[in-house]
Amino acid sequence: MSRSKRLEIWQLRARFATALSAMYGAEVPAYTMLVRVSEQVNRDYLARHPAAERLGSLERVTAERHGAIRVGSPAELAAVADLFAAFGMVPVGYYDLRTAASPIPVVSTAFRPVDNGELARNPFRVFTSMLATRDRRFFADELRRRVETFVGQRRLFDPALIARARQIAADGGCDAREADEFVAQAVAAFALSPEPIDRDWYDELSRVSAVAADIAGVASTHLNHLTPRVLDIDELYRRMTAGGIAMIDTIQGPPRTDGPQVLLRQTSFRALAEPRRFRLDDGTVIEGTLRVRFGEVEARGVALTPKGHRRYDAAMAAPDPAQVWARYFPSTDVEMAAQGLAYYRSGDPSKPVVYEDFLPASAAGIFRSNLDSDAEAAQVADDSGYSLGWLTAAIDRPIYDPYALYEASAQETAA
Ligand code: OOG
Ligand code: NI
Repeated sequence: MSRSKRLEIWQLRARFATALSAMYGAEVPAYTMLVRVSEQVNRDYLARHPAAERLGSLERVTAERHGAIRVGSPAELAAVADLFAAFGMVPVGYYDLRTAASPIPVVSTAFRPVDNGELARNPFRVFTSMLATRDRRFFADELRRRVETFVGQRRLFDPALIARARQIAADGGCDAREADEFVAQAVAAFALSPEPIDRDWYDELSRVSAVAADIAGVASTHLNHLTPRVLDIDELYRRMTAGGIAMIDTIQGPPRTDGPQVLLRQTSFRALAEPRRFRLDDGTVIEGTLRVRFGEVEARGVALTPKGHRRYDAAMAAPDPAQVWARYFPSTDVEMAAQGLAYYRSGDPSKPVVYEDFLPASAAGIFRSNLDSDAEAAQVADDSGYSLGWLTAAIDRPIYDPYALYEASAQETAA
């Protein structure tokens, strides 16, 4: 009798990413077009710039995605952490989007693999935001209580799924038959629910913030977007626009420059109206639409050191960052490495360490660009206490420091 094949954690992660992509493509057809155009852009770009593979092989970049999900409480975030650990994805970084120019009432982290071998095999990551119910500027006491009660009573994940995830993480994999079922169940937990939405509750939360309604106005969570990676985001933007898709006005993050690509550039198409069912207060169920989920695309460059990041912030503070960029950044990797602005494996400028994380300003911008209404923050003190330390304690798990990870990658002997 032959034993069923064993799958490693990274294989589970690759399957998870692929299956989520298939589901999201079925849910949001414009996503499929975005993926197709991204693949064409990558092939065309590499044909003209073979050296671009130093930022990731065509195979890695083609398979690469990040997802975004939103949850309502530390307990839900801890469950997400348990689930994602089975795919080798751990929380990295702390993002406080309440401090953005136009604040979003969430604090976030990103789940991703952390070591180079794992990233090279499959770098799937999920930006995960938690509703900031403790922040009185958004949630008055009474509303906070009702939101926390609602969230406390729902169940995002079957406890058996979480128990199985814990087991798989501890065992470092599972057999192929179990994997099929586990991945399918994990993916299903992020599908858009057909359950009718309580309209009064959803509307009440929408008046606080569209994000609050998306998170706590419904009984389940869902993938908000799933983002393919491109090597040339300006070209992608042109092709999507030429294909008749209305993109947001800008590409977020660093400007296009002739020098080394740094950090992360992102853009998206506007959320499309999706059919959803609503329950009215008299119990009738009606058909309606919501405009919440969108199509985002990203381009990744070299990771900046803290010194490089300070330069980045200074350049971005200018009215036109592209115009002043050269004052802050040299035009070659050799100079970037020599000035200690970016991470390179073993210090070798031909081996950039790719930026694997997110940018708070872009993240807030991405949220913002796709919300129809704005949060009205009340003029009261924020005594919520949210911080990296708070979130670490609340989910009872270490949250990795991105700079320490880049530092470790840079020290690793180049392959
Ligand atoms: C997350 C927005 C952040 C990114 O790429 O910066 C993000 C969300 O909309 O839930 O995904
Ligand atoms: Ni995103």
